[in-house]
Amino acid sequence: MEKTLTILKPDCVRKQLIGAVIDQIERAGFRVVAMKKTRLTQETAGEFYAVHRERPFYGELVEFMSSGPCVPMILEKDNAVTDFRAIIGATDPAEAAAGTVRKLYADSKGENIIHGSDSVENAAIEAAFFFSAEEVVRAN
Ligand code: IDP
Ligand code: MG
Repeated sequence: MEKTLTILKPDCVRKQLIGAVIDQIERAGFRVVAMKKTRLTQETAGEFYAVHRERPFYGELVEFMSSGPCVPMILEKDNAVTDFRAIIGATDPAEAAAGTVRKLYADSKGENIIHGSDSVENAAIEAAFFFSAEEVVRAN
């Protein structure tokens, strides 16, 4: 079964949308195999998004991701990476399809509620960033 890594971002937690978003994720057929609430520092947020280091929005992104608690999860489903990107929608909520998580809840391209890995390879790297092997429990 394929895995992907998601983060309910600090805006999601502030808006008290943790439950609503997890409900949408589970209804779409994903199983939560690891979950925690944590807070990134500027250093760890910068490390997680290191691939964007040269982008103009990097500083803003690091500030935002370290601005409050977040909820990383490992999700499992057939075709998890691609199917999850489909249910969260485009990075910019203005461009996201109707019914997607970002279209429903996000305020802007920066504060866009949720992260989803962009490849199976990155999903494994990102999962290891947040979770030890003991914290990953196969669904059911
Ligand atoms: P993704 O989250 O849809 O994969 P990426 O291009 O990988 O989008 O960007 C990572 C994150 O950086 C986005 O989710 C968003 O929070 C932030 N971001 C991306 N582009 C911009 C921008 O143009 N302005 C501000 N923040 C941005
Ligand atoms: Mg990305």
